[in-house]
Parts: sequence; C-alpha cells; structure tokens
Amino acid sequence: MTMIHVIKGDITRLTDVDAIVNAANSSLLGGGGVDGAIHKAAGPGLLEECRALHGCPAGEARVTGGYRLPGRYVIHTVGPVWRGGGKKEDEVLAGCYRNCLEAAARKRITSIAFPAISTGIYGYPKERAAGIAVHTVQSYLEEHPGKIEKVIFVLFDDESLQIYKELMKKRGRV
Ligand code: AR6
Repeated sequence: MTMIHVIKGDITRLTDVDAIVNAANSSLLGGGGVDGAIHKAAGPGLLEECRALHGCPAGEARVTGGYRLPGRYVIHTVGPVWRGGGKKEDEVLAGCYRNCLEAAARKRITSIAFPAISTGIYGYPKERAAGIAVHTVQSYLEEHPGKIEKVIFVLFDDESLQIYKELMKKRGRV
C-alpha cells in the first residue's frame, strides 16, 4: 500500500522525493507563493525549460527537471482561482491532483510531494480543497496500485496541517 504522509514544511527542502508539485499559474513563468519559492530554489534553468512549454491550462500538469532542487522533477499544475464554487473549481482542482499523479506514473516517478494547491493566492477554502486533495489522491492510488510508493502532503501553516491530519484520521490512513 502507498504511504501517505502529512507534514509541515517548505516543499523545496524535501530531500526524499522524486518530484515536487508546483502550484503554478497558466503562464508557467513563475510567481509568488510556492511557485516563487520553487523557482528561486531551482535556479534559472527551470524558468528556461518552462518557457519552452508555452503555458498550461488550469487542471492540467507538465513535468520539468528539478535543476538545483533535491528532487529530480517538478510537476507543474495550475489550480483554479476560487470564484465562489460555481465555476467548476472542484472539478478543476481534482484534475490537478489526478493529472499530476498520471504524469508521475508515466515518468516512473514513485514518490511525489504536493502543496495545498489553490489555497494561497488563488483563495480556495482550505478545508474544501483538502477534502478534494485527499479524496482524489486516495482514489487514484486505489485505482492504480503499485505505481506510486509515497505521497507527501506538505503544508505550510498549522491550520492546513491540522485540517489534513483530521481528514487522514477520519479516513483511517494516519
Ligand atoms: N512549501 C509548501 N507550501 C507552500 C510554500 C512552500 N515553500 N509556500 C507557500 N506554500 P500559493 P495558489 C503554501 O499562493 O493558491 C503563484 O503566484 C501556501 O501557504 O503558493 O495555487 C502562482 O504563480 C498555500 O497553502 O498557490 C499563481 O499565480 C499553498 O502553498 C498563484 O500563486 C498554495 O499557495 C497560485 O496560487
């Protein structure tokens, strides 16, 4: 069974995963939040590779190298901007998690770390986003056993950490 971990920290500092997920914007050319931290830690090679991708629609994922990051890959995904819930935000957010895992499996990536996509600058309600993240990842892992060995949810603040811990407890995984 795939191990799912919930930790607090800076995703750019993880040394024990093949890939970290970036909560990017559709230009893939960098920004603030976790995106800014990832580009800063990875160095200019990452931006150069991202430029050649010519953007990414919300809900999809693109894989690049990790450059100066400890992990070999960055999987960039574009979360939905929260607009009140009536603009297919939940579907798009679920698509982010699913498409990152599919992209990872295609590259034979076996360990992956996710930030709480869309819950910062994009304003998604934290609990709602956490529910979608955990449900989508668990469903994918159940449907595709043996591909991904380890998933880490990396939370940046105590409130998000508690939300994820509670959710995982309810689902019997921690
Ligand atoms: N490690 C882990 N999580 C982090 C880190 C970090 N180093 N830094 C922030 N977070 P956000 P979004 C958390 O705003 O909401 C960018 O400008 C943060 O506390 O990074 O998807 C992009 O270019 C929050 O819980 O991403 C887009 O324009 C979560 O990561 C836009 O922001 C996501 O917050 C995307 O907004």
